[in-house]
Amino acid sequence: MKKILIIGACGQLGYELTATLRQRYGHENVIASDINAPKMDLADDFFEHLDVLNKKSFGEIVDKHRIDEIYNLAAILSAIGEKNPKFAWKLNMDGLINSLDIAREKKINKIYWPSSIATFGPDTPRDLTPQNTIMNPNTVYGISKLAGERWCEYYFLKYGVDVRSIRYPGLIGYKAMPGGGTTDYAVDIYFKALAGQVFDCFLEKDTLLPMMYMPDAIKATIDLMDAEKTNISVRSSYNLAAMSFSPDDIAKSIRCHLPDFTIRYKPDFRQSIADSWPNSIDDSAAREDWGWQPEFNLEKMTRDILDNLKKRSGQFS
Ligand code: AKB
Repeated sequence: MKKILIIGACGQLGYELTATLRQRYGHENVIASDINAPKMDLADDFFEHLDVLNKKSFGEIVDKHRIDEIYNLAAILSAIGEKNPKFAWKLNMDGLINSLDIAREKKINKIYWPSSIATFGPDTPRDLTPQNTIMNPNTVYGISKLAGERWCEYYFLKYGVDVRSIRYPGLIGYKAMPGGGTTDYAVDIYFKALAGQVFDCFLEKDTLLPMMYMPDAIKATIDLMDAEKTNISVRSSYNLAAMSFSPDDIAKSIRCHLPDFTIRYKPDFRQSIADSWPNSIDDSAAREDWGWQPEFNLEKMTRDILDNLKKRSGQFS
């Protein structure tokens, strides 16, 4: 059985990816790691404290567990990145380069690294944004993800490192919270709605952004990693799409279940970040190369999240 290392296992994506990969490959074959202390159910012998910037201890963990596959999900996202741009650059870039070097030096079979719609910028065509187009991101997060994509392709072409990547849209899940993104409003809104609170939205009513429900994101990630090497034509990062909606759209979908839900619009500095990103994404390369098909639209996602959060609060009340 192959051995997998997840870096950033306490994060929004890492937490759910770790759980799914453990169901598939066995708990002991998926090593969870993070710079933060483990969440309760991750705290066991298969969790390692790992600072992705410390290459020596990163390499020791890879050797200790005889790792074959690495998912490096450690990143500073768009909104937080603007508060400390130099550190965001350092973590996002040096963390990636350390992973690519370790993959190369230790002959790791495959490595996964997430990119984002943040690689696009204000000059990018907004609707059905193509795989290859004008990029010009203007957040440090977007700049680091675009540079990272170029490094991924470079390591594949020059050194044969089998690195795979997806440009995620805003990811929405209820099991682990996102940390410091521009699309995070679309997670918080469900918690406020269920608590019967008014939701203050930091984006304008009509700001349309590409989004994806976590089960689709996990499926896409694992499908890309399972794909035959010869089917992968994009070695920078794949465009990926599921749905696009605005704060007004999501509020309306919540009101189908919670008719009294109220949203107020109080845009802040994140509005200009959102305004620089696409409305919708052309993901035909992912569909053609490895059969990508999303399952969730806005209505289905809203029903699923509210049902699950209600069940969960029932369990604890
Ligand atoms: C963010 O909002 O920064 C992230 C992303 C779109 O990559 N969710």
